Parts: sequence; C-alpha cells; structure tokens
Amino acid sequence: MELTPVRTDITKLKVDAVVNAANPSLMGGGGVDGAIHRAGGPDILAECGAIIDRIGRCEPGQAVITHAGRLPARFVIHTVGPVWRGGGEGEEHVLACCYQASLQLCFENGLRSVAFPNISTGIYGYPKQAAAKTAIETIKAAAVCDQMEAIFLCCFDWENFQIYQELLRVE
Ligand code: AR6
Repeated sequence: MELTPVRTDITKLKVDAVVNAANPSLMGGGGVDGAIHRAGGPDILAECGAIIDRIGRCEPGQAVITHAGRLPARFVIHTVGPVWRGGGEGEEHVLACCYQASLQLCFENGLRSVAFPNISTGIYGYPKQAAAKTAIETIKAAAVCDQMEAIFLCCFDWENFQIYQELLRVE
C-alpha cells in the first residue's frame, strides 16, 4: 500500500473513493464538504438524506458511503471529524476513528484506492501537525490497508502538504 501526500483539490481525483469531512447532518456545508457537493451534484445529497432518514445523524468518528455523482471518483465516504476543543475531550480518538471507519468501508466495498482530506483541520480547528500525525499513524496501523493499492493524503493548502511530506520523510 502506498501512502502519498498530494497537493490538489480532492474533487479532481479519480480514485475509488474520496473522503468528505462532513458534519452530523450530512446536508453539506463549507470547506471540502461544500466543494464535494458542488462538484458532485445533487444525487450525493439525496443519498445522504436517505441515510440520515435511517440513522438520524452521523456521529463524530462514524463514516457512511454514497455514490459520487458527477465526481471522477466512484464513491464518497462521508465522515464527521471532531471539533477541536483544546485536545482534552477525546478529539484524537475521534479523529482516529474517522480514518479507521473510512478504511473499513473501503474494505467492505472492495475499494482499492482512497483519498483523504485533512479531516477537522479547517472549520473544526484541529491543529494541523497533530492531525497529520494521527492520520498517518492510524492509517499505517489499520490492518484493512492490506487490500488497498493507494491511499492519498489530499492537502488543499501548502502548509498541510509540507507537514505530511515532512512526517512521511522522517518515518
Ligand atoms: N479539496 C481538498 N481539501 C480541501 C478542499 C478541497 N476542495 N477544500 C478544503 N479542503 P474543512 P473540517 C481542506 O473545513 O475542519 C464543513 O462546513 C481544508 O483546507 O473542509 O473537518 C462541514 O460541513 C482543510 O485542510 O473540514 C463541517 O461543518 C481540510 O480540507 C465542517 O466544515 C478540512 O477542512 C468540517 O470541518
């Protein structure tokens, strides 16, 4: 399995699944969530609505999967990251759960390539360095990665891209 940081817009990536940093309503929002729904079109939101009708809300650390509408990817995995509240409220555990739950859905659906955004490091305010460390450690420790061909760490901003490059270089 290759773990590769890329600096791009996640909506452009032709992978089996892109991960969305959503909120518990799954009804869209700003940041990467807004970009995915804008580029992917209304079918994604309709599927999210059907899921919410079934489960009520998507809790932080959980993940669900929909088709990807007009995106080049085949599926979108929607996960809800933790809101950063200083680090003492289980944020690291919840963030790790986002990566684990998303990879589990890849495994269950036989997907072989996935791109993650830097979950929680935008509107939810998680410190970028700490989030990157948790992301890398969690992905590397996940047994389900064995079936994956490629995992992309999709960075929108240069700061995150540099952090990931640095962390992966020293490991
Ligand atoms: N491609 C890749 N990464 C992106 C893109 C993009 N097109 N756009 C932004 N990012 P954020 P969060 C990066 O705020 O912190 C929404 O309103 C961004 O630079 O999207 O988990 C949801 O509905 C940052 O590094 O997600 C929730 O309410 C990373 O994606 C809330 O925001 C995550 O930033 C979730 O906040």
